[in-house]
Amino acid sequence: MTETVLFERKDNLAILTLNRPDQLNSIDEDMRNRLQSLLRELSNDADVRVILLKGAGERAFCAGADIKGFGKVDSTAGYRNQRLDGHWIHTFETVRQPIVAAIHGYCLGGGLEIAMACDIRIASEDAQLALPEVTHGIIPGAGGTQRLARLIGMGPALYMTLSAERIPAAEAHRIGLVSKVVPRAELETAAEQLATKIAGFPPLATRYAKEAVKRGFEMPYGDGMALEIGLSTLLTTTEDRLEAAAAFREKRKPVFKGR
Ligand code: DAK
Repeated sequence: MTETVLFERKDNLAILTLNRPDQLNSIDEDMRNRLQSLLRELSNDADVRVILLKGAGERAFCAGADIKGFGKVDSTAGYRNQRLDGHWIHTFETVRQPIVAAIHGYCLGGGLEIAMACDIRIASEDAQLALPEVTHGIIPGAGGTQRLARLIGMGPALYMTLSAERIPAAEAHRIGLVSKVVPRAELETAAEQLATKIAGFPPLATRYAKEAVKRGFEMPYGDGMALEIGLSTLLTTTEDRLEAAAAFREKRKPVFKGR
């Protein structure tokens, strides 16, 4: 059976590819389980410094949840399990390493929810992003209503969530939903170059930077500042900080060890 998520290692970079191209990489149960277990494994792997997520095929990053599986009225049992743990897509946010999403073609519903749970989004010019859940009689339920408003502000988030309209990459860039737009042919290289660049930085610094920004954003200002000073002080005790300074003085390339 074809793997629903492909996994590849390139030095300190882990590359995950959503792989149901003939179904526009929509998320079935197998893809969800495999993604979740890969992310948990990678988060605990000290040699992995950055994760890159992309979609297979020419047409989509991910067209959302597998609508073909929406065949029955759900019970509340799932809710009982998710109430404390949160939705499985939350796993992207709890992964220690930065995650870069390379978005091409359709990025819809649960696909956009996954992309929003990643840390950096790069899109190609052909990308179209939307939250069409209301057209299916549901709402974005994997954190999408909360993350979108935090990323682009309440007004634009309400517009996208209620209108279900697809927005092109250039508009997504204008409102801050993606950080960069590149021609389609350059997407993989651009995303990989960025991920590789970040993987070359001291890994504890990039992990703590992610934590400070993401966790701090959910906190009152003073608590966020306390989180920042704690993480910042911890980093002053690392060997990598001394190595960065020594390499600068000696005009050579640093070698970081993640400690
Ligand atoms: N699910 C299953 N199959 C999909 C799919 C999807 N989301 N999107 C596309 N496909 C399949 C098509 O059925 C078709 O398969 P075959 O018929 O060939 O077997 C194949 O991919 C190619 O798609 P089309 O033939 O439809 O291609 P078109 O160019 O004509 O149209 C399209 C492309 C992207 C406009 C269209 O496929 C489309 O509208 N797809 C649905 C997009 C969508 O609405 N996505 C959002 C799904 S809702 C929850 C948390 C989260 C969620 C739900 C609950 N809880 C906590 C409870 C998330 C919800 C969603 O993501």
